[in-house]
Amino acid sequence: MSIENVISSAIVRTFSEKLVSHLEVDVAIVGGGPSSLVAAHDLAKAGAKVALFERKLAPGGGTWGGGMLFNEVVVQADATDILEDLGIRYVPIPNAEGYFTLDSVEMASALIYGAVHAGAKIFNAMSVEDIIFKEGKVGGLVINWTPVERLGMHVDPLTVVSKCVLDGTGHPSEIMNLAVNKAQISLNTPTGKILGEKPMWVDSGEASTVDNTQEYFPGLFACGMSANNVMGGYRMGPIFGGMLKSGRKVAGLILDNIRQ
Ligand code: 48H
Repeated sequence: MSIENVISSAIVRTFSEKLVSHLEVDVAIVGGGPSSLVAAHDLAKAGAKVALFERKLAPGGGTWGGGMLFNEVVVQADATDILEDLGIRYVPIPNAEGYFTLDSVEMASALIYGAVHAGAKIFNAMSVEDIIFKEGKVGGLVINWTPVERLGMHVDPLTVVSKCVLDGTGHPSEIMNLAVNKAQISLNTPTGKILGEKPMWVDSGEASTVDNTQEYFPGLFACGMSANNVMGGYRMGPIFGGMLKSGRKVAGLILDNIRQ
């Protein structure tokens, strides 16, 4: 066999095996931002079968760009245990006890590596365009290639069956919107609908991101900015402790759910 054929057939075969073996999983995660990467890491480390679908070529979401493209972010002391677990270094901010800066490129790459190394499978350049909704239950995801989505090609999608779905799509809460608008689900919020993100209030947004991380419909969870948008929390800017803690919290909730 020529080397050209060896390379191409090996890639097609191993990718196909990876995808086929993850068409049915415990947890299907939408979006590869910091909160869902921590969730993917913790879930896979605990033995759950996890597939994460990220629309962009590079997972990491809003981590890479730091604050206004200055590629540093801030994390608080109560989330440094997660940084330690993932081998991410951090530096104290002078005169601001309990706050640290870290290199956002190191953080994004370590979160991705941590999730994959723990056993989660990441499928990049794939967009989730719908959910499976069967007999009143959320049963998984409907996926397609991002280039298909971007070019507006009329190509039917494929599906991923899962016990739980995690919306980690950030500010737009795409999966929760699909659930409310297409499946006409009533979410576990005061109105049953998405309340919508409020303006910036750093400490409130950091706390509410973690508080709002929960199951919003049986089998349907939200973390990070998505959870905060669903429940009408304030935004917080380039401070990431809440995102990391949200990922860890939702992993615990999902593990409890799938073990029941
Ligand atoms: C596949 C999708 C789809 C889809 C979206 O926004 P993220 O970084 O996610 P979080 O919530 O973990 O982190 C939020 C943080 O980055 C942030 O924005 C902060 C702290 N903002 C504060 C402020 O004041 O603005 O990542 C979400 C990811 C992205 O990579 C998207 O491409 C991806 O989800 N995504 N992937 N299918 N339908 N929708």
